[in-house]
Amino acid sequence: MSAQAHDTQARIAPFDPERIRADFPILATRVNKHPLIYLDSAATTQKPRAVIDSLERYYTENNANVHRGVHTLSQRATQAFEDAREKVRAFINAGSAAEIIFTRGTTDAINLVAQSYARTMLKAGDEILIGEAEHHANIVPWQMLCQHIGCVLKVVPINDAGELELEAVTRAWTPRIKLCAFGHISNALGSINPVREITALAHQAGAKIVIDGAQAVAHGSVNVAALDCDFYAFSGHKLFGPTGIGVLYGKRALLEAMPPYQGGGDMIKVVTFAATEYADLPYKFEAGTPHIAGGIGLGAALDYLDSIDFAGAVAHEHRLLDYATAQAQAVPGLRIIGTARAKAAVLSFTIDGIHPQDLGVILDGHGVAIRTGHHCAMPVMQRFGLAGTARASFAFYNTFDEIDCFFAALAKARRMLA
Ligand code: 7TS
Repeated sequence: MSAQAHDTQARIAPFDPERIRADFPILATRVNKHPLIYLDSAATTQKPRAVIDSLERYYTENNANVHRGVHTLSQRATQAFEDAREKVRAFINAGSAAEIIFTRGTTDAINLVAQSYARTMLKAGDEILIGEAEHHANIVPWQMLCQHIGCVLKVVPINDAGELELEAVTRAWTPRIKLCAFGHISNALGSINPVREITALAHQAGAKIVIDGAQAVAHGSVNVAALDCDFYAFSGHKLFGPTGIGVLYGKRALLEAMPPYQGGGDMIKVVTFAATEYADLPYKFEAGTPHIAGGIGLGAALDYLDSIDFAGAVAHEHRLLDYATAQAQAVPGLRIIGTARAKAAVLSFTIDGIHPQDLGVILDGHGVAIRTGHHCAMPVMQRFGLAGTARASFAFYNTFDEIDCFFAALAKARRMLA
């Protein structure tokens, strides 16, 4: 860390959730006559004032299309959008801003890898390896590709705790595997997967790895250089930024060798009816007008994270999870789904005799927002013999008091429904 960074760190106040909450206007909302208790940050995080203001400022002061205008507003918009790309680069410690592709989100980023990298680099009979607990965004694009080019999707089973064990990945490995794709943190179970070790394994075998970082980026620092992963995908909206913007990090040499994903404006150098010369990275993969405000808003979210004690925030989230887990264990008939040793910010559970959706509706009546259902991870639900779970997920703006209120509302729901 540079002396200047040290100095900045020293000036950041130690993490205080109450002070942090004041930065998130929506947290003061009342829902069904109760203060909102937002326990659905794994679906999407709330936005700090700094992000909301950045969107308003962009549209009131700087709105113009990027990369094409000589006029002042276009230059300002371009500068702000490219500054945001640099902030993303720094946030995940990528080597170059050319390796940061703006996408619509994690789903779009994984589809890009499937349709550009995998579609051209893999052939019939090659295998793709994924985990049993993946989100549909890290299953369906690979299935679609397999149908198209005749490669084969293989799945590593998880254990009863919901852990993806390195030994299981080793056991599932075959010489035909050319690509693997794993979630960094499971959205349905909260398990933190050993992605750095899996990356080393994949590289030893001459394969590439895609990491689905949708759930990881908000819960600890991600360092793509240290992970050495080939691709890393995430969504702005799960990182306190806007919806509709996401990121694909890819190693430069791979991105250079890949054909464009979509064609159109902004991704070209020269177009004639005979042939088109594509733009350099990262624009080759950004056809059409991008989500300019979204990118700028994501940059503002990263500035915000830089301005708080993020390590303290992550430690607070772990304490929240431990606190909630201990209370959950004391609820009769409650079964926690996902009991991995390494876990982050997610408490998925069922209660005997109560449908998760009924529970969700009653909790909503008390102002408590949780998610219920299969969480876009149907295969892992099937693995546990369930149609769905109730899921409380945490961010650093949650408090111990909110968890107490959640369990008080849960007790009322049990009395009503059981
Ligand atoms: N991968 C994981 C691990 C996710 O949790 C999600 C979204 C995605 C991919 C897709 O992200 P998107 O931004 O492209 O939609 N997960 C959830 C969730 O758990 N509840 O709502 C969305």
